[in-house]
Amino acid sequence: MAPPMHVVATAGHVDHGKSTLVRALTGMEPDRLAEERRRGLTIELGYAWTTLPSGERVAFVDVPGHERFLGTMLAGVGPVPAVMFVVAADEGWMPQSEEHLVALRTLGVRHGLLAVTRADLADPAPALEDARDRLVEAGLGDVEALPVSGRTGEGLDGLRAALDRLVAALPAPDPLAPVRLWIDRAFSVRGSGTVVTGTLPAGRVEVGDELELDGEPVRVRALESLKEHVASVTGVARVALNLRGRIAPQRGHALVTPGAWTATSLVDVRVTMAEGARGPLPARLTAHIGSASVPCEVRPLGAEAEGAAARLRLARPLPLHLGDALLLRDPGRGQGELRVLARATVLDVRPPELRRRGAARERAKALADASADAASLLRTHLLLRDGELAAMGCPPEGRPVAAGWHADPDHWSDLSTRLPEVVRRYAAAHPLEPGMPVEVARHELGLPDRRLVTALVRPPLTVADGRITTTGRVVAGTAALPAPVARAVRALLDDLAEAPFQAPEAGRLAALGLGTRELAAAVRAGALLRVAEGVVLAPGADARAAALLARLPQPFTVSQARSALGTSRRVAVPLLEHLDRTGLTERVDEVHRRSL
Ligand SMILES: Nc1nc2c(ncn2[C@@H]2O[C@H](COP(=O)(O)OP(=O)(O)O)[C@@H](O)[C@H]2O)c(=O)[nH]1
Ligand SMILES: [Mg+2]
Repeated sequence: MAPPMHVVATAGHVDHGKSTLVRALTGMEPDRLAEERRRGLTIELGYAWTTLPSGERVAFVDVPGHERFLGTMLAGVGPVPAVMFVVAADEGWMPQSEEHLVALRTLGVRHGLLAVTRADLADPAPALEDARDRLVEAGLGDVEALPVSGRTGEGLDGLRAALDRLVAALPAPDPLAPVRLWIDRAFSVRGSGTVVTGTLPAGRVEVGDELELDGEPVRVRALESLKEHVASVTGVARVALNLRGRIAPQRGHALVTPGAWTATSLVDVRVTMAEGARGPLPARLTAHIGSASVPCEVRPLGAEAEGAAARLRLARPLPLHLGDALLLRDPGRGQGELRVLARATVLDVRPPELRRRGAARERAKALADASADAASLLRTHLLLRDGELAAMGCPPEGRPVAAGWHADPDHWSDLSTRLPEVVRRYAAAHPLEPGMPVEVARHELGLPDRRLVTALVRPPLTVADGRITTTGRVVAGTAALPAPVARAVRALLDDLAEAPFQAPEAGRLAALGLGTRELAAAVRAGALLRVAEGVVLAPGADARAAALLARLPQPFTVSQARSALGTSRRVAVPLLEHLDRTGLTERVDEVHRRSL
């Protein structure tokens, strides 16, 4: 396995000494292109690395400072957790210093230090103080600020020590995280095929791994980190992957763990305007994430006040998770104008269609309260599989409601009240059938999986032979009760199995320790049916009674019902009233009822 390392990107105005400083720290040439060396200008991303005094290794991604190459700068900084911000002592804060800082802030980069270079040319103190204040204000923390000279080497030891402190304070990325490697370079090597490089932010890649590129499977044939062959590497790391597969990789595409990301070109986001930028956003922008830059259309969903929710249509699908931040840039703006406009935080990677009038406003309201988590997703999608949640970047919270399915709690309780109604209606319409087929119930409730239906079946419902009925012996309901109560209820149910309509007397209830509270809990759990105060029967006893009464000559009296059910008036009267209420019988006159 490759030894651990850190990755730091440079940032700052053109010609402030970023590349010179990287060269001085590493002894390596970050400006690789002949044109770059001839013009003394960074055009492409540069890579160089060194070992710090502590023994920690750090790789630099050196970015261009020229305003024409902002896209390249963002591709370099995008996947990197920390930044070495460079300001020249003799020039101080400049337009691209500002633009880079706005970009870092918008991307949410939280760690960095400030190097005030060219300190041999001017007093570094004024530039240092000014720049440090700006960096602190931009959320880069309590940044260390150091005057240095790439020319004389002054201050470099102090800078190395400060880099050590910076990398020591970086949060350790999760080695088990799914892989998303944004490609920043891709080329072919004669004899070994395609090679891509990038910054692996987290997770682990091994030789032999199968990853995906735009949905196509690719195999990792060989792996290098900092020019050394390794068998595996864990983020953060600079990596070069030799790939096998029918692919043509490019900068801005990503290699991902199969199934762990949602490839999407439509996302709902919360827009946060960049420092100094004003809304409303133009309808066409460029979205940046990782090394990708993709044209996108912006559709605001509600009034600005409602959390500035918007829907982005990307020109090509990107592998995204909830919580990802896209930087929105206006590619059309001219010199001196702010081009970094906003941060778009992803809140849904599979947003619902907005067809009805007013749907967009409603969606904006929902998004205003949403966070990038499973609970918010379920409020919109109602039911999602484990795998879908994982691919959206939201580990499920709480237990699944059925094999691998998670449900919005309100939706689930709504379904569990609807199912008994649906079953009752079916039974009424099909009196000769032994119950409602599970598949029909699935269809009625609009559920995607039959296992969801069976998970909704609770006493007094039962399921047998693929059908749901309201009759039948019930024991499952007691599972939800405290053990002593469950035992007592089971004893009652045993009594009732012998004589289903002889509700237990007060003495029997007291002997079993079933007071008002215990009985109420058992009724709530569906383990008992409450007919009236102090009168309880087994779940389903009402349907059974109705079936028996239906065989009587119609209409019938209380006393005929009482003897048909083999019980006393104490039970028969409230039970008949209960049947009236539930629509199984109805009163004909003062003394007669009939079955329905
Ligand atoms: N005197 C002096 N010149 C420097 C220093 N650092 C960079 N330079 C010069 O400033 C120019 C721009 O440097 P470069 O590293 O290419 O800047 P970058 O665009 O930020 O990468 C080059 O001519 C460097 O030789 C320094 O510390 N002292
Ligand atoms: Mg440079």
